[in-house]
Amino acid sequence: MKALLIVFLWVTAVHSWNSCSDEPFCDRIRNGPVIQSDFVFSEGYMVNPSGVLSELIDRNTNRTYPISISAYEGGIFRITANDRIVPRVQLEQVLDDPALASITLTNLFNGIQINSGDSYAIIEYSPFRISIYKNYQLILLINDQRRLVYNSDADDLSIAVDFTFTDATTAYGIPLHAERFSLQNTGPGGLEPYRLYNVDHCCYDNFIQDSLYGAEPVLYGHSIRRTVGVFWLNAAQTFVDINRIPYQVESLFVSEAGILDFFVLTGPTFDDCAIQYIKLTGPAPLQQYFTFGYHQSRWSYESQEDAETVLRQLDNYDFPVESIWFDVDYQDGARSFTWNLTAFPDPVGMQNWMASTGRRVILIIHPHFKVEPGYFVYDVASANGYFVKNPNGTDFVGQGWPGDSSWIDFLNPEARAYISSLYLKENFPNTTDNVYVWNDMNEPEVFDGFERSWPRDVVFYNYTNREVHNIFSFSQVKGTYEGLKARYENRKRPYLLTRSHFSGSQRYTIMWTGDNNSTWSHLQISFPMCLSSAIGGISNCGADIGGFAGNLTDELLQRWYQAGAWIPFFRAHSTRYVERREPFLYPPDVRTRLRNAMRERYYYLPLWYTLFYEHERYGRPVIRPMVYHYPSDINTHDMDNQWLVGADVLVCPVAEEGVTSIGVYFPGGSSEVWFDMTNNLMYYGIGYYSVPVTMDSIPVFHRGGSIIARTEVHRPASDLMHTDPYSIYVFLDMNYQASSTLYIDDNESFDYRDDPEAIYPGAVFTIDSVLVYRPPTTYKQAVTRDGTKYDVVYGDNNTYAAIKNVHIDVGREMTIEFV
Ligand SMILES: *[C@@H]1O[C@H](CO)[C@@H](O)[C@H](O)[C@H]1NC(C)=O
Ligand SMILES: *[C@@H]1O[C@H](CO)[C@@H](O)[C@H](O)[C@H]1NC(C)=O
Ligand SMILES: *[C@@H]1O[C@H](CO)[C@@H](O)[C@H](O)[C@H]1NC(C)=O
Ligand SMILES: *[C@@H]1O[C@H](CO)[C@@H](O)[C@H](O)[C@H]1NC(C)=O
Ligand SMILES: *[C@@H]1O[C@H](CO)[C@@H](O)[C@H](O)[C@H]1NC(C)=O
Ligand SMILES: *[C@@H]1O[C@H](CO)[C@@H](O)[C@H](O)[C@H]1NC(C)=O
Ligand SMILES: *[C@@H]1O[C@H](CO)[C@@H](O)[C@H](O)[C@H]1NC(C)=O
Ligand SMILES: *[C@@H]1O[C@H](CO)[C@@H](O)[C@H](O)[C@H]1NC(C)=O
Ligand SMILES: CC(=O)N[C@H]1CO[C@H](CO)[C@@H](O)[C@@H]1O
Ligand SMILES: CC(=O)N[C@H]1CO[C@H](CO)[C@@H](O)[C@@H]1O
Repeated sequence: MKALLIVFLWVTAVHSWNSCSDEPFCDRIRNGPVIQSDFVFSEGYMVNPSGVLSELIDRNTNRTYPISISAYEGGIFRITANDRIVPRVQLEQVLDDPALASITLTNLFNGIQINSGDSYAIIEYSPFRISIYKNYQLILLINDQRRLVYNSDADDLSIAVDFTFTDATTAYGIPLHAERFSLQNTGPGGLEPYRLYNVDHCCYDNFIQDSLYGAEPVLYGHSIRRTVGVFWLNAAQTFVDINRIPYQVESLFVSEAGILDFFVLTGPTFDDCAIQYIKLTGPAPLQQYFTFGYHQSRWSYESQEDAETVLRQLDNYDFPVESIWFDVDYQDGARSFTWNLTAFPDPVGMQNWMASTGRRVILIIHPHFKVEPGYFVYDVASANGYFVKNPNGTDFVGQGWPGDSSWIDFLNPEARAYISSLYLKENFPNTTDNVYVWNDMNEPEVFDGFERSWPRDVVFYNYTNREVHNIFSFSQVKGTYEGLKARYENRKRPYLLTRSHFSGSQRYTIMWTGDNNSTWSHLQISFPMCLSSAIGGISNCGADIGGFAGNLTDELLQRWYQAGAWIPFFRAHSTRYVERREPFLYPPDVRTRLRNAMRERYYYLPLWYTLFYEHERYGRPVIRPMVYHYPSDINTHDMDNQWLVGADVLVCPVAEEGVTSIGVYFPGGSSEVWFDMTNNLMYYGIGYYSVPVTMDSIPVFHRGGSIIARTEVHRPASDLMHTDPYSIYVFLDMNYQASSTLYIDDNESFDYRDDPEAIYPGAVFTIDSVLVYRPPTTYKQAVTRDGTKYDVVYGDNNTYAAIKNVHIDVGREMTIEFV
């Protein structure tokens, strides 16, 4: 069986992936002669408190489509046109129950104006066109080029619409692609459009429009003045063209099926747009504290002894780590929810031992269920009709991990609930309280299918793969999340990683960029991939540290750890076909640098935790492209080789071989100052500098005006850090001010949601040092609220003033005054 799998991998490497020209529906609409459509918006509309209902009439066919235009809170419009002839899938489950807003209506000569807050939509009756305005400025035209298509024949359900971002010079979003953050021009005669169709696309090339593992169909148009978004709520195969022409971006969305249903995010800032999108699709729930530490994985730790040795060695060599990940080989013949008890003679003992060291066990659960009477999942699922079907009604069978496999129809609520229940402790044999999950291979994929994918006509609950393909994994992870919540009786927050994803998946899971290659170019592309993912709603993204496929140099591995420490999901993973690369296997100097990169991550765990809490609360992405905070600086518009963690930390990874300096762009102008606390240097925000680098670290800067709380005691795992003190770094701005928020809770339960002021017994918050950067030269003492005095010392040519080796208990309110 394993030999066979290798063959399949090579097959994948040689065949090419479909583009628009290979898909007849897209080829016709996008590449065929442009036939201007002729739609009319019926004047016989009805008004309700948050929108307008009417009919869209296709004058070429005389078919009519019920259409609604509604407003949502926060500056969002939604346009939905349904089909009366063929029942079509609606994707309400993708949305996080966004709140409608109220509207008022104004009658115009050839149309109506729908007003909501500081935005309005003008609907022209004939020819049908929508213009969106924000603060009286035109920001988006819909169907301006009359490319609207609504096919309603049984063999062609495709739809399309053109959008013109009337004030935009760059376009971002529509992850996941191996592409720069700023999207390229596609369009007639040029590149193929970006494709959104979830597939297992190993070892992808860079700068391509091919689809990968996940799809978030949200596109942003940006100029120095504004950002505007379009969220295309459609789970069928979709192609998106980008055409940047002076001062505007034209875009064409073409989908193979589904209803016409999209949202306009009116901005006006990048920040507003990102928050509007999260209002629709929901924020990621705050993960447990440990999840932000370092994770060790490989395909595969094949035996209990192997896994235990890896953890022991990590401890022997003083590498902090949170968890060991178990790929498919822990299972008995790749049967999900079983163990190979020969290779893992005492799984419970192993989990308990790992728990005793403060570590978790993460188990893969893939959706390839072995076709085998007697395998309990197969018996229940086949007897109850839980598998997806062939058009003739038989269970769909294809090649997966266990050989002949069938796949659960996660869109069927009963089937999903059944799989959810298997995560309960009583149903998942040989597991303890110390288990979390990784849903892999869920594009969905089948080894012997074209593009390793199912035929389009595979039948789900009510719809076909053609219509709902991109929400298979969404439906699966929703079930897994619910299963894990029930497993932990709501006491602990679930932790779940997925390979495939869709808009809204962030409510249940984190993601990674799939099977990449161990090359410098894949290290480089991982930054824009995760930045795009972050503005596509999934901030908790990571790339396999070291890359999945290929052996690599020590230098590349070190650089990957150093950069990966500044990307949310920090996990080393690789295929079995490459040399082992656990960090303790390297020479002492390499080990030291890997350890230092990992420790840097642990210093900043309080920051990651705070930012993810704030993401849940306010909706902002956690890692942000430079353009997010410096939108009117055009130098930032195409920048993706450096990024911001939150608003205050600027990360400039070294992602090239053998360099001794790198170009860093400092934004913000001469009144902004950026601090390098490794070398005690300051840079003003006036553009590019060449910054020297060594192999020991990558440049990281703190924004003047911010405060960072770090945890600097070296421990084997984050669980062992909870009573450690914080070291506080204050980076004064030009006005000698700085402020920040630090968020602390019990690190694992949902209590934080019930009571924002919750007091956690056992919570410890002490400070062991305060360093003030760019200080006045006059400080003598620091005085706390209760009158305790500490001597202030100046360090490193007066770059900072500090109190060190103190022990200050911070209760509910505390002041420390430097005088
Ligand atoms: C649509 O309806 C109009 C008016 O009834 C008629 O003239 C026209 O032929 C119809 N077109 C089609 C394609 O059926
Ligand atoms: C279980 O593990 C043993 C020991 O590694 C291996 O020989 C065997 O093939 C595995 N069995 C299955 C069904 O995977
Ligand atoms: C149903 O369709 C599948 C897939 O095309 C085929 O393999 C199978 O033989 C068919 N079964 C029947 C009973 O027609
Ligand atoms: C694994 O789980 C099964 C089913 O609960 C149980 O019978 C068996 O004893 C367990 N084996 C080990 C090694 O824990
Ligand atoms: C979906 O299909 C199931 C099973 O065929 C049926 O019971 C159910 O009513 C359908 N639901 C909808 C919303 O059409
Ligand atoms: C990586 O190196 C190992 C050991 O030298 C070798 O067996 C393997 O084929 C290499 N893998 C790849 C993908 O180059
Ligand atoms: C949670 O972890 C943080 C950081 O390690 C710690 O400050 C806090 O006291 C912990 N809370 C509890 C209740 O243990
Ligand atoms: C302090 O400044 C002096 C004079 O500019 C310089 O020679 C020295 O290297 C500096 N020391 C440190 C630790 O930066
Ligand atoms: C970016 C990159 O390294 N791409 C490579 C990934 O692996 C495939 C298969 O070997 C190569 O063809 C790509 O060039
Ligand atoms: C599948 C795979 O390993 N592809 C390529 C990844 O990158 C290395 C190093 O450049 C190549 O040698 C591999 O062929």
